[in-house]
Amino acid sequence: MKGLVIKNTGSWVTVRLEDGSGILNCKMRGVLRLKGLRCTNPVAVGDIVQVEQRADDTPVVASVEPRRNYIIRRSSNLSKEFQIIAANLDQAVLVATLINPVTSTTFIDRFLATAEAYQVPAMLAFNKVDLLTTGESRRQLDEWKTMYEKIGYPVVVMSAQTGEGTDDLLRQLTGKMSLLSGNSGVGKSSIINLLVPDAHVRVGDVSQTHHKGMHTTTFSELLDLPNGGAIIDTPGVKAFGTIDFERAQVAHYFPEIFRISDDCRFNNCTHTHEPGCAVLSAVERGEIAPSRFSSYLSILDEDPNNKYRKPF
Ligand SMILES: Nc1nc2c(ncn2[C@@H]2O[C@H](COP(=O)(O)OP(=O)(O)O)[C@@H](O)[C@H]2O)c(=O)[nH]1
Ligand SMILES: [Mg+2]
Ligand SMILES: [Zn+2]
Repeated sequence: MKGLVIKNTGSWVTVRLEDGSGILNCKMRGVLRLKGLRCTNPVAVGDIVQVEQRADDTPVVASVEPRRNYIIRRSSNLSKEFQIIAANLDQAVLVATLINPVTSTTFIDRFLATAEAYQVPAMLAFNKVDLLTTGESRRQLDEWKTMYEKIGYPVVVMSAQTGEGTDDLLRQLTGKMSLLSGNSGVGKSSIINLLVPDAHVRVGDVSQTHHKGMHTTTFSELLDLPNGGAIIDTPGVKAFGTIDFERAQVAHYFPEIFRISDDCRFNNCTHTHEPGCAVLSAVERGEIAPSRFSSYLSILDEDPNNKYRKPF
């Protein structure tokens, strides 16, 4: 029997059978390993699995179908073990806010770059726009919206409080499997409660921040949308930001930088100082946003094994 994993508690895997005959709570068979990575959960929400059940026996997940994509995180900051957050995603949605809390462009860009690295299409939902009452803050919102749309990322402007823009978000989510991500307090739970009937997710729960460095046993859960598609909720988990970027790859994950880097004089250009660098010229002309370029540089600077080095 084939089915979709809709929940994984660690001890039980909940599988919705493809033939519509129901939902089974399954155990895992043996230990599966993921491509040489030590992995604490061999199946994740979004996985398509084969389930076997002998008469009167507990059903077991016997195998996992190849994944289209998946997102992993380290089980803890120091750990070499990984946890798969979700598999087979159609998109990753970052919920961001300009105030209460402030989401920085560095954080947004890191999320977008990580999604590119995982080959998961990404989009942004700017929530709490009801709090943007000054002309200045509205201008900033417009500026960010234009900037990200120009690169190619869909942007929704919304308020889970007033309901503004929630239809736009629902339109972007319907029929797709979406991972919802974002800093604590940006309104993820509020959005889920709005869009998913009977979700009843706790709003304003900040206790997760106390567990940052600890091994966490919270797992993702798939929540069905009324007109098709689903949101994957990842309680207590910062799904993104744990990837180790390779210095030479970083530019690939900034689409507008990558596009223009074709015109750089050197094909190993790092776009930091080289003569004939098309990216630096584009930044100077204002065609690449300064905030995007500085996010690119900040990720480059993170790699301790690849100190700034002249290519000639
Ligand atoms: N003003 C305003 N407050 C919001 C909005 N969305 C959520 N909140 C509030 O922000 C706080 C955190 O929301 P929550 O959904 O728990 O955020 P989460 O941590 O991302 O799940 C709660 O007090 C919500 O009522 C919004 O659009 N506008
Ligand atoms: Mg929440
Ligand atoms: Zn360059």
